[in-house]
Amino acid sequence: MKEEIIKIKESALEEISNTQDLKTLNDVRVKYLGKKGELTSVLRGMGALSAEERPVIGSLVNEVRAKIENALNEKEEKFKQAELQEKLEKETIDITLPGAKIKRGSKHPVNRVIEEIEDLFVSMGYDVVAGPELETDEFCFERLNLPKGHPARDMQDSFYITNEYLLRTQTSAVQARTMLANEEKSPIRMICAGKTYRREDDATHSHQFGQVEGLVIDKKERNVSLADLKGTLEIFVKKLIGKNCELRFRPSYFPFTEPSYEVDVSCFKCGGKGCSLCKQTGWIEVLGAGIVHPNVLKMNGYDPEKYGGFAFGTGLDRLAMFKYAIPDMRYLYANDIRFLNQFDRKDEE
Ligand code: 2NM
Repeated sequence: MKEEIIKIKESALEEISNTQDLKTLNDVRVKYLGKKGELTSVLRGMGALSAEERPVIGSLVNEVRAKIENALNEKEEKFKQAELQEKLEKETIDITLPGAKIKRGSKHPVNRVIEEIEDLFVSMGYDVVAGPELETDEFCFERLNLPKGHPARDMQDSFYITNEYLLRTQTSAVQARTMLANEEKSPIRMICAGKTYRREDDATHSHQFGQVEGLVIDKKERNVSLADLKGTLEIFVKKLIGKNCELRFRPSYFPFTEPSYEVDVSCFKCGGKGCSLCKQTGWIEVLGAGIVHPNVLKMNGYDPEKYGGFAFGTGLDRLAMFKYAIPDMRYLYANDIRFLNQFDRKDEE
């Protein structure tokens, strides 16, 4: 019996080493180790053996079985490696083929304008600051010198959530927060752009609109003046609207600045001659600005004897409409994909 087992082992190992592919290797596996295989039938015959012989033959069969299995597995691994190698050599990937295009959304025109303004002011050393849209009466009005009785404070004109909390009517609440939070009272150069809310909704007003406001404060001896304000706003308007436009400062009134100005830009459609856009005046109002009111400085922790500066503000929706020649403000908030699709990212690629 021993010889028979050794013979099985030798012929199995030889057949394994002679196989040329996975399929014949598998046939060899079945032939020797399968249910009706040669080694299995030897095991079946073990019942005829004596009690002494049985363990000896049993362990020999196990040893041979392990050897055959090992040889089979090694050979199988070799075939698999060879197959993989062949695949790697045969298959090539053309990495120059264009990939599948991913559909992307587009950036909203108001957000484009915000980014352009932020980039410009960052280049002039300003900080970009954000603040809450849900504001308190204190920061929205009180600390900005908006007196009780001012129309913006009226329940009819703002969205009050409680008696104390409302949706911010202008972003200047953020300037107040910035001044107050600056404990060293170091100079401030900041802008804040974002959403603001008023209780009105018609062809030229939406209840939510975009605003950007800027604030510069420095020590009195550094003489931050109206000339600096005008220079800054000129850079701003020339970058956003066009390099040939001129500015005009008209005296006006805001509670948080004194003196205050409304700032007009020469009409970029007719060049100042007069047309329908500028209503024959040659000028278009784009900004409000002024020298920060001493009360505002005082209420936000800056001594008006020692510090001074300017502030300005403008509506982002109108700027976006000018910049992209959008004829109706309502397009900005209609969420119409046909409108938004026109602002794809070609100019950013
Ligand atoms: C405007 C016009 C004029 C303004 C003032 C301030 C602050 F913080 F100094 F009080 N922030 N923004 C300001 C001044 C805003 O928007 C038309």
